[in-house]
Amino acid sequence: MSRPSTAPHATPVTMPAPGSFALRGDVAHQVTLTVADLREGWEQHRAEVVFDCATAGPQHHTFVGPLLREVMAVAQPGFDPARRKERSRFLVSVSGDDGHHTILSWAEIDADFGNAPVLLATRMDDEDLDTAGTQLVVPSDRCGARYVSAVTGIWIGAHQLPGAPPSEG
Ligand SMILES: Nc1nc2c(c(=O)[nH]1)N[C@H]1C(S)=C(S)[C@@H](COP(=O)(O)O)O[C@H]1N2
Ligand SMILES: [Mo]
Repeated sequence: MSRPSTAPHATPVTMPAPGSFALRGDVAHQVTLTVADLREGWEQHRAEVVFDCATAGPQHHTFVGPLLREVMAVAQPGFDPARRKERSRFLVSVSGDDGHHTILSWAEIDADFGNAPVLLATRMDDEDLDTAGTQLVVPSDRCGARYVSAVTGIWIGAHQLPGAPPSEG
């Protein structure tokens, strides 16, 4: 796949705006989005969830926001959208401003695979998240560890089998 010649791996040194996050990795376009962008640019879904926290017990929340897979499409992940096997090799890492980060597989959220309705929340319960930052919502998880709050970065890339040449679709 062709890439822009302008240093695709360069990380900007500038601090992001509060509540914004970057989409990066194997993408055609690195994109920085705010919670307001998430609210305006995509269909909003609602999820009433319960997740368990090892230290605080069960948590009940209502989240509103767009589907993670629809938001990520704007950055154009580096797979051929028509090739399922190729898509099934991609990983997504989501990080919070405190360094907590977690992994999803692209296949978990892909409509042809797990089809999990994972959201990037614009609102939690009665509060807009514009200042706090978006939160990853994984309604299919029993435990809360992947509900990453104050998201600052989302990375996507293909898993390469150690020692193997890059695979064809
Ligand atoms: N940024 C960030 N998000 C995070 C965590 C964290 O340490 N940092 N902990 C996770 C864990 S373990 C749980 S259980 C939930 C806690 O959600 P609550 O604040 O609604 O209890 O947040 C998740 N999201
Ligand atoms: Mo937790």
